Amino acid sequence: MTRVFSGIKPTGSVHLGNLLGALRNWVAMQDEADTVYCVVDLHALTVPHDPEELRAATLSLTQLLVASGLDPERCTLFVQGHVREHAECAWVMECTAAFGELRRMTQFKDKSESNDFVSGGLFTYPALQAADILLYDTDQVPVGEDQRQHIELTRDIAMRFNSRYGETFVVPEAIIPPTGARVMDLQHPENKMSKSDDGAQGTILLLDDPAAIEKKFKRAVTDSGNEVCYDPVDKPGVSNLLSILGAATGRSPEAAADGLERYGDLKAATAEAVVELLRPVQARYHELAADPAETSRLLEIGADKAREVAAATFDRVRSNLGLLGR
Ligand code: ATP
Ligand code: LTN
Repeated sequence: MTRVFSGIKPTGSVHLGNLLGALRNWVAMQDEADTVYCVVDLHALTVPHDPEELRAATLSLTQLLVASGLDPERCTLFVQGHVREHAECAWVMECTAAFGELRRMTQFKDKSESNDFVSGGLFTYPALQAADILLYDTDQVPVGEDQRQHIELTRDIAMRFNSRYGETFVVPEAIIPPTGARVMDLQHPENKMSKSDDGAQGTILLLDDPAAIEKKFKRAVTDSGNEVCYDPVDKPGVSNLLSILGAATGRSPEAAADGLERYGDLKAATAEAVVELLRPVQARYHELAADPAETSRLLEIGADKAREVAAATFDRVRSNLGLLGR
């Protein structure tokens, strides 16, 4: 069976782009593959953080993932910091990656320019990501376009390790959704909807209440003209709303335009569809949030399943590297 692995950072708030571009895909893959999903708390340490906020964010992200449809019975859902092999294997990855390869990573270049304190971990972050993926004999990694370079590096590290020390790792491939799966900011439709964006008015959070959602859609930037039609080049704002409406109601953006005459109608229809899409997710989230002990229990089961696979892979790594057995 195909093994699928992906990770999400417990930083910022989960938004509609995360749900439509990534999480829905993760949920669908549960029925087709052996899926492993990880809340990557160690990756959150690369930039300065508040410990209480990290703890709360890790729990709440886990609850949102389950509320969105990840089923701990059908997938392995765990927190990275619970499985020691991730940090241990990351060191091996750092020693297998070339300094020049890490220096070429564009995410490091972007993030190191916008942060006052640049940690060594921010630089070696892709090596930890490679460890995450390779520890699970992963075939496929569903990620957004921004992660393509990290998966390429993971492949290069796996192939280099295998040729130096013998067959050890499965070489994974990235699964990147088509560009239509990119949800854009409601205020700046030329940028993707993002958690790190200050312009909160353009971002629909999964936990926004119906009134907030309606207000954000009402204020969404549209384009000149008044015809509701899908044309991402000339009508980026309207097209983004049609993509969201289509994705939320299981139709293509073109089909979603049917019967909508005015921009106001499009905004109202999109807001309503998103409110309905999020209603069950929010209800389930609030149930789970009321019982944190249950979330911890689910995470313990996930960690046990993950540890079993990661430990077997890492034993192979140790042995092939020439580290003494214990
Ligand atoms: P940041 O805004 O801080 O870069 P993010 O919102 O991109 O964070 P991540 O944790 O980096 O969130 O990504 C989680 C997943 O959601 C990734 O697979 C990413 O590709 C996907 N994703 C993020 N934003 C969007 C978007 N606007 N449209 C579609 N998919 C998205
Ligand atoms: N770097 C990714 C999060 C991430 C990840 C992973 C994704 C960490 N480890 C392993 C896929 C596989 C991000 O910033 N979205």
